[in-house]
Amino acid sequence: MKTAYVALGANLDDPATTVRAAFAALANLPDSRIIHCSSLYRTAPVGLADQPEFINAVAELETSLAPEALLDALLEIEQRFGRIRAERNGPRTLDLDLLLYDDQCVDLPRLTLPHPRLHLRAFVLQPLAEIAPDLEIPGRGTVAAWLPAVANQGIVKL
Ligand code: PH2
Ligand code: MG
Ligand code: MG
Repeated sequence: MKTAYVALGANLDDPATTVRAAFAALANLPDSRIIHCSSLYRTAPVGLADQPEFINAVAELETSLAPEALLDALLEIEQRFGRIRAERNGPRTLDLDLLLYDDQCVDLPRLTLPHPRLHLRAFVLQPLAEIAPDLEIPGRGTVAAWLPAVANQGIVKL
């Protein structure tokens, strides 16, 4: 079994309800189980500022799915939640991003691991630090070590 971390984000409809339902969907993934779920966080939009606040969270999974099979399963859950891919960084009913998969480094057109921006975003780092502060981001050091770098980003634990 491998350990994978998934970021959850939503900012349309009822995002907190969506993120909680998405935890349940992750729990039902084949050949996988949830080890930890973070709290939910209300976060200021990063990138495209003119959109509703997000609800974000992170889940730790134990899985025997390979990275690309796990990615496909995450995209399938997004579809089930009515995800429409419109504007880049724009509003979404549900976004599921694969952050880390053991200590693997992957560089494929559709999947980069570790997620290339995870260490720069409070909406990922803070929930990740809640469940795995000592986790090593391959090539970058621990999650906790990056927290001060994002301390100025608006984020509130629900
Ligand atoms: N996701 C983005 C772009 N900006 N901002 C917040 N606060 N939370 C997100 O999940 C988010 C974002 C692209 O996926
Ligand atoms: Mg994303
Ligand atoms: Mg995504």
